[in-house]
Amino acid sequence: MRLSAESQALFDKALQWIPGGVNSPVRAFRAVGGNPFFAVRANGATVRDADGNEYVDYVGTWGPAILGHAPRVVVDAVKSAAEHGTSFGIPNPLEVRMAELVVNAVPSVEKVRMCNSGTEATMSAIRLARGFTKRGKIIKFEGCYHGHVDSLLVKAGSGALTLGQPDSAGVPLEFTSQTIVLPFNDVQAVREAFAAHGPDIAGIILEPVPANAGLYLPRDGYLEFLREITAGHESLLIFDEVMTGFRLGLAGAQGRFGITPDLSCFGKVIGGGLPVGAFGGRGEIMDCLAPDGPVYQAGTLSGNPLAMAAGVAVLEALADGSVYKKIEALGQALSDGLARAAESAGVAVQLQRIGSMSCCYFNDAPVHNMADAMKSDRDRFGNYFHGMLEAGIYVAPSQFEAGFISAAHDEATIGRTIEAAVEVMKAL
Ligand code: HOZ
Repeated sequence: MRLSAESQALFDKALQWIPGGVNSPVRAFRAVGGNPFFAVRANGATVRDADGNEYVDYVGTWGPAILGHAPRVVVDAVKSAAEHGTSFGIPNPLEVRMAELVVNAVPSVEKVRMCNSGTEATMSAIRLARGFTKRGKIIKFEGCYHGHVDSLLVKAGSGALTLGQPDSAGVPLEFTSQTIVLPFNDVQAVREAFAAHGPDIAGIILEPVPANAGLYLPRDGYLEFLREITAGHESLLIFDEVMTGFRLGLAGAQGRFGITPDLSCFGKVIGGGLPVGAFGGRGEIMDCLAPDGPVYQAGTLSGNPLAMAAGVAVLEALADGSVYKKIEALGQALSDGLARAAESAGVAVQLQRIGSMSCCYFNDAPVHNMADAMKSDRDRFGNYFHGMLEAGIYVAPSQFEAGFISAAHDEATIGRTIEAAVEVMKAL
């Protein structure tokens, strides 16, 4: 048994002063039982807790740490930016460099605006889509999570699904009355929604690879279909690439699947571990934003020099594509190894993966949407989670989150993970 006295003491104090002891619900371990550990240091592929335990980390601060934790280039960039000031609230050169990197990497993005979180990015993209089209309704999909935007907290994934609150209290029905919620990967459902409400639909927002109810992939042709039907109705296609952006490749999921959305949302990787979000797309749409246009959007800390410095350092490090090759190969090796571990233990799993993102569901049928994901044996997942943690491997404390591999992982860490999984699966 790993020592957790310090973490426990911190959690006891946290419970007095922080709701649920955490600043974001999914961290609380409620879905898997037990209490969270408190991190004091994260370096490369590992994270160390307050009791000195070290874990191979597959959460990667929920996606941003694509180069691993505290990579030299990011630490140096942040230190040097801080020497010049931590916030200006005045345009700064790093914002321009960041915009240039994003626009050059993602062909659908002609202009981009920085904000402070993925939630802000999706909230602003929705407002912009409504302002541009002068329509009210938005289609979203079950299990897709777009941050905690009021109108999108309907059948949402991530912590909301983990805690059984996919529809949050505190969101008046009026706020979601313009949200049409449909099952993912269901062409007919989208056709029917457009047949019934076409002229009122401002757009469709989706995670092109939903990764907040575990991880499932779009069926062949599904994204193309969404592109076509939105274009045919002069609605916008909005890709929430907060998780997949610069993670599945420089051009994200849209580059991987060859789709051109009208608007895209970013976060996580582009902030290099600092708080950041961004949304961008076609110039004529982006020009509807204030101060050029009538759609208001703002932020005191938007384009913050520390966040820009960190993000620019990461995007520059990713530019030659070698990191993607490495983490893709490691992702494949991990999935193959976990599949072998499950098979030899006689445990039914669905290993879903794209690039360096993956999820292990404990069920015996492929997962294509939230309803399929819900069939996973979550008690079994909880036992798997704790077994792995005990063996020094940290996977997300929820069945409904994706795992991430970074450039700091290597064959040895993957090998160690598979060895642990062999034992843990046997004991399930
Ligand atoms: N946005 C993250 C989920 N995919 C959750 C992060 C957190 O709750 O800490």
